Amino acid sequence: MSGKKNVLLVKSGGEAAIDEWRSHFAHFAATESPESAALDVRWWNDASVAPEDVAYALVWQPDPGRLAALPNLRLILSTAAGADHITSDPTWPRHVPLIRAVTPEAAQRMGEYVSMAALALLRDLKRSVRQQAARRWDSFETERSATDTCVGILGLGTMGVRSAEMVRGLGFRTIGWSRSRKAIDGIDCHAGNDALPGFLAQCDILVCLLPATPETDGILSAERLATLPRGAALVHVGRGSHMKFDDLREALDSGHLSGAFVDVFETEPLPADHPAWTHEKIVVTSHNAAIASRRMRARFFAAQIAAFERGETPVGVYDAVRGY
Ligand code: NDP
Ligand code: OXD
Repeated sequence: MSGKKNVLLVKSGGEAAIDEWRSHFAHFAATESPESAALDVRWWNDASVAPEDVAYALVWQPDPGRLAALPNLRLILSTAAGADHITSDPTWPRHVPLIRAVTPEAAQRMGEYVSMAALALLRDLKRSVRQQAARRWDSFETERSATDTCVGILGLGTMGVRSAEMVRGLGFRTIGWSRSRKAIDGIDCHAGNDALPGFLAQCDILVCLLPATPETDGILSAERLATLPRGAALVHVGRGSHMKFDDLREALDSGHLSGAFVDVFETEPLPADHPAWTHEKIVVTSHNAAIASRRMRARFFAAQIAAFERGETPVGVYDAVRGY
């Protein structure tokens, strides 16, 4: 890193988080990634930063046009695993490498969320919560155990593989689906569009962990939800663009689906009057299924900046052809 073009502009966690980011980046420059040592970590709207001095931008939902206005930008760092919050800006500078957050911590947290949701759906936790609110003692039985329940995971990337391993560890029969075929111990792996109908027909609990791309847009359509076994449940942790909420609501209200955990929506934040909030078969979470700590994201990005400075290829580079 040379000259003065070493500003890392950060839009993640708000201005209040900037001191924490600065201290984590300083720590990892001193301990693990010396090539990132000259970084000058600044808040996104810091008026004292000259656009030509910005070398790196670590962002969540950057204001459209802002990245394109940074003439010496060397890397775009997505603070999330998905990159759609950046690539949805038609002006994003495609010649600048875009790095997605890939941390074992986020994958672990996603695995915890998916495990929690699968067990809660299996044991109808919402019913117990309703009973407690009504002070009603009703020792109901649920039909299945994990061992006779199939969890199917759409997307076998960093998030999907760890989630598959963790639900498999709970005893669920576990299957997965991806674009290219995988071989994962204990997981029955399917690949490609032709395999999707047969895959869905087996899923008692379907988990969506796909990226938002033109190919995955609307992938959880009403027609596809209808091909799940009657009584199946959904854990939607992919992206809002994968599903229309009304299709889920109809599948739940008709009794075809039995329940859902939904972490991502077509509109976020979810409006206060949205029907998902009060639906008795839905658990809503606020797109927080797998947020890695700032410390671990700083460690990951310091390492990728250092690799880039050494002329190596960083981990997590967004591929514009695949769209993820
Ligand atoms: P990866 O890029 O590591 O994995 C993506 C997976 O999806 C790969 O297995 C890929 O297949 C598969 N895939 C992509 N397109 C298709 C397709 N058209 N058909 C079949 N399979 C496809 O991403 P991550 O695991 O890190 O994250 C996945 C997504 O999860 C993110 O993009 C985001 O949408 C969501 N996410 C949500 C979070 C939340 O808090 N709700 C947190 C983190 C992620 P292949 O292996 O063949 O390339
Ligand atoms: C995401 C994330 O991509 O939180 O949703 O990492």
